[in-house]
Amino acid sequence: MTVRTIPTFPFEGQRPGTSGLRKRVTVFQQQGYLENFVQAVFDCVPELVGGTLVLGGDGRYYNKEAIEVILRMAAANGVQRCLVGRGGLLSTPAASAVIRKHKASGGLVLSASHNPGGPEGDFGIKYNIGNGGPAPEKLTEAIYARTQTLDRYRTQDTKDIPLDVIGHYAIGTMAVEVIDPVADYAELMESLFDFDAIRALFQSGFRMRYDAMNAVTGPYAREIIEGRLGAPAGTVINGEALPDFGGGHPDPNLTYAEQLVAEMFGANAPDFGAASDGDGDRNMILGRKFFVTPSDSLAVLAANATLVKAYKKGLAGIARSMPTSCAADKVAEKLGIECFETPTGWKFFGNLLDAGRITFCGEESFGTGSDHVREKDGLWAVLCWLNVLAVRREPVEQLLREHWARFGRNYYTRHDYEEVDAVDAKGLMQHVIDQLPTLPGKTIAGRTVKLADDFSYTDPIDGSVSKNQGLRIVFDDGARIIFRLSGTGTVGATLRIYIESYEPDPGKHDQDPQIALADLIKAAAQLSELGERTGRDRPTVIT
Ligand code: VG1
Ligand code: CO
Repeated sequence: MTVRTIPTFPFEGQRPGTSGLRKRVTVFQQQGYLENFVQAVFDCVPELVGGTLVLGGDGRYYNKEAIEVILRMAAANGVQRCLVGRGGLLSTPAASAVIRKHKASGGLVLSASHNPGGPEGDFGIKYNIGNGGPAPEKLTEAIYARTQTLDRYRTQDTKDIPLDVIGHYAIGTMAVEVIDPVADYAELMESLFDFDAIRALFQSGFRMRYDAMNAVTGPYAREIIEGRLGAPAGTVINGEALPDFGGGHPDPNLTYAEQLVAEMFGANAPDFGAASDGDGDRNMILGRKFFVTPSDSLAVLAANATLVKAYKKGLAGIARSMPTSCAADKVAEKLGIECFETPTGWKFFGNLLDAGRITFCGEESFGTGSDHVREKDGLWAVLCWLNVLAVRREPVEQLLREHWARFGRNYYTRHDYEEVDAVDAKGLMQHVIDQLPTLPGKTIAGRTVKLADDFSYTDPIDGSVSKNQGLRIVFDDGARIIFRLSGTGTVGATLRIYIESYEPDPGKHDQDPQIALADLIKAAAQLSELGERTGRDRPTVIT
């Protein structure tokens, strides 16, 4: 088997976004497209030579083909050992766990997360570093720069590895181990949560529904929830990981997790509902006829952390992404621990977690996690909730109401405008940027603007600066309006508008967020000339 050097030419636009490089499958299928990006990773990460690489993905269309390509390239680039999930599967948090447990130099995770799959859908690839977390911006920028000058990649001729059979194989001098994608992860979960208490909860008649959305968490949820925790068969629905996610949109929100939402809001609803996204890093939490906003979920878990086995001693600190509601800040304040505000994307939590400054972190986009891995972790959040419920034995809604009574309620919503013309979206953002200096002191929606800026973050650990991370307008009563363009979309631009207000009075905790926030929603539209500039009169998705 000889290593071959194949001439290639740079492709435009291989800059990783919020979470890796995401494009249409057809873009990735172009000769050299995947290869170039992977070669750029090998060129930028010398520790992979002679090191261990973890490889797996969410099982979407093109996953296995891509894995075979990457295996050949890894061998040709001098990787010593490659751990691959059986069937090419590894959820994003499981990949992170495997990297950490086996002290790998890094991992390549193949996923476009919640974006639809199939031949016409999306594909993606992301490099994770030795701590198990997404590569920091400095590295993703170096990888991107390398893709722009690349003129060859290395590969090796060999037959395909049988990815469906656990075992030891070799490509040239590289050892390939096809591993059980669930085992290491399930073991980690068992070390964090009180499985006996959760088993007892299920035995007491507690009913749950977990929607794996025909994506990667199916096998994980079946093994952990129905297997190790003894929940009745049928607790996990849509548990088959399919390459096109059964034609669905594997995004666990009120719009796309229709089947689960219908059951949880229907007659005789279960006590607890949850769902995960394509690659298993997101989670949605539902009670009976009750939706838990992700920002609240982070705050509730933080407030109840000492009830959970692994976090009994309390939290070092909490971090949330800038657009995430300030509910977690209220908890941190009461607990007397640090709270950090980072840009959107899990990569910004890595340094804080590594330095031991935070234990929990989360994003409004259905992402919650802890220092057990360096990715957000959907099933972790679900199990953490189960552990809390197993101790408190209260309905989810009651738990939330008590939480709000104690900390106040952060009314919150996100309005997404998908597939907006990219030029229009840029123009809208610029229009808001132009107004920022004039806003402080002004009255909008009956509130006074305290701060208006383009969010910039200085990492407290390594001092690196990340600019242009979203436009925020903060009011003196804690309300906020935030404008951001998505960094994960593949068609046009997705505009996200995040709206929040704070209500300390428990007598006023009963409103529909869309009504409680109506004046701010209207103000955001006026300020940005939303209708005029995008031609839209309503959002594509409301969360
Ligand atoms: C979105 C979310 C962000 C999340 C990212 C990756 O990014 O807003 O909070 O970290 O997706 O999640 P953006 O740039 O589109 O707003 V996942 O589950 O797609 O890996
Ligand atoms: Co995801």
